[in-house]
Amino acid sequence: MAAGAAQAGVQLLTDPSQMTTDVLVDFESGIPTTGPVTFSPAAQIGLAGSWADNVTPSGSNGLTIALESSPLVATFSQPMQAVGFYFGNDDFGLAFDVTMSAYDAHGLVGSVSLPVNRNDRADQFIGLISDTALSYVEISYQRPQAQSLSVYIDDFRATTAVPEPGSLLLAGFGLATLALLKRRRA
Ligand SMILES: [Ca+2]
Ligand SMILES: [Ca+2]
Repeated sequence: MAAGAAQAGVQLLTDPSQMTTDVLVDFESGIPTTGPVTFSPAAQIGLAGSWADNVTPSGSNGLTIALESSPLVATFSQPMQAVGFYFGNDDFGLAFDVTMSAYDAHGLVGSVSLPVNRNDRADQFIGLISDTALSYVEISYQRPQAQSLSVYIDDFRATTAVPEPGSLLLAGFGLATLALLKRRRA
């Protein structure tokens, strides 16, 4: 895939200000095992000082996953519309892309990719907005270009999906009916 390209169904984001942050995981108190977002069991906390030249968007902790266990999977307990994170450990002068693939209940919705800036620091953001509500995303570094570099991310954020217009309409109808019933009773 061409660098910076997005496949149909999703739109590439390059700054956290392009999405609403309903959920933010900064890994400062460890890896969440419950809640709206959980990660591959093989993922581990990585110190920014060891993995990202001490530059990370929050505190001193990020999340890493070893090559043999990649891609890193982030699973949602409730549907998400947008997802993003910072990534690093992009050193040794290696030129490669980071890719995030998004899945809904029916399968792959689309993927976004960005070329890394090759400075080791977790100083680049990649995100996506989806046409459909997402169940999980997969995060990977391009192989063999990235050689054995582990994926390193921090400040994983997500936007909760809003209900379909149809169900909103139904909810609205239900409220109107309730109001009518209350009025009749009065
Ligand atoms: Ca952090
Ligand atoms: Ca970097």
